Amino acid sequence: MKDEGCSMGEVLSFLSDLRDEDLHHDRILSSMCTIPHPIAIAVHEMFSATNLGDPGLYPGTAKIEDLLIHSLGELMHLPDAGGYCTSGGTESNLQAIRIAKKLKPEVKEPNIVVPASAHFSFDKTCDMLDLEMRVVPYGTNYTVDTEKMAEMVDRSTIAVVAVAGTTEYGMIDDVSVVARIAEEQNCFCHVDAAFGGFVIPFLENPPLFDFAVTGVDSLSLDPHKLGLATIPCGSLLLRDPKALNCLSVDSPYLTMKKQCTLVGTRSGADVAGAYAVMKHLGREGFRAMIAGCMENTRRLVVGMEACGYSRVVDPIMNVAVFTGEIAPVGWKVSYTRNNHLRFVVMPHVTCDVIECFLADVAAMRE
Ligand code: 0PR
Repeated sequence: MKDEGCSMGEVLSFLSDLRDEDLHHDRILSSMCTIPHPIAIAVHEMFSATNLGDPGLYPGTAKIEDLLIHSLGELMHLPDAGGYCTSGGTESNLQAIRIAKKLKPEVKEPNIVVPASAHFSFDKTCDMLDLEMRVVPYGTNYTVDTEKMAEMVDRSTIAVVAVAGTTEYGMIDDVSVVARIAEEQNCFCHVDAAFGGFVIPFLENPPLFDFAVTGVDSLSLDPHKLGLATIPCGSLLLRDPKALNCLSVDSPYLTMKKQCTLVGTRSGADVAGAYAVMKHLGREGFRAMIAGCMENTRRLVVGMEACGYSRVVDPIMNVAVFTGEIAPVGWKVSYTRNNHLRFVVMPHVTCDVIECFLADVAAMRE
């Protein structure tokens, strides 16, 4: 920092030049985040000075967090679910497993059993909580092999995890079977729906994956992915609202004397924005958005196959994965751990973007 400051104009122009170096969304085919809804952006600014870490000072904003958790609970078939707004799927997954660990203090060398598809946030979680991570191999269609999972749990298992909307292949584990395994082992069942939570409810004939499944104890669900919220906005939802209390620490000088969240200071800006989007779009708005993403996903699959690529799975969600590694220059695609070419067809990946991409693929192969 210099002794003397610059004018606002100078600073903004400096920053805007750097912002111009960022990739444009219409070239990004690999992201699970998208351009926030305009109402989320407007509300974000309105709430930029709020701090949910000291909710007694911001009772109105704290009410909005409760409303958001209630709306998310409703979407997950449990309007009375407990929970709070996190910084994203990583924090939600970590906090869920912390709860699972606290519930079984008698286990000396605890482990968790996760699908091969599990997001790397579980590696971080196990490192921080000193847990063994048992990874269940894929079964059919890149979903978890539940028979193997049942064999891999034991008396030291504190939690099993299912993924509803896998990061790499967009697949949905058989949550009912995973929840039954947890019940039989008398351990916690966490569903990572960080990505799928805003997609699956709006598909035609969605599978059961949420609190409608008996035995599911907690869910991660991120408004900053397909909830069109500003970053960072995730959520941890709990079947038993009291379950969060086991994480509480004393926060004597704050307006709330106990705190269960991982971070202390938490912005209300993204939370209010996420709630605004849900209230504004309603289920119909989300259904239309997801229908559009699915239509574009199908168009991408047809177009890629016409160019000689083969789909690895039939997309259930807005993720399409192909064999064949090469993509045209200028586009940001991604690759799975098995080196499959992966696309996430978010709302910013419009039909025009897809046609433009497919034209480049065709030209590249000529
Ligand atoms: N669970 C699942 C199923 C996820 O897909 C992700 C993130 C997480 C948990 C962790 O969420 P946070 O990153 O919010 O903590 N999935 C993407 C990933 O890591 C996130 C992402 C978003 C990646 C935008 C790239 C990108 O440009 O691959």
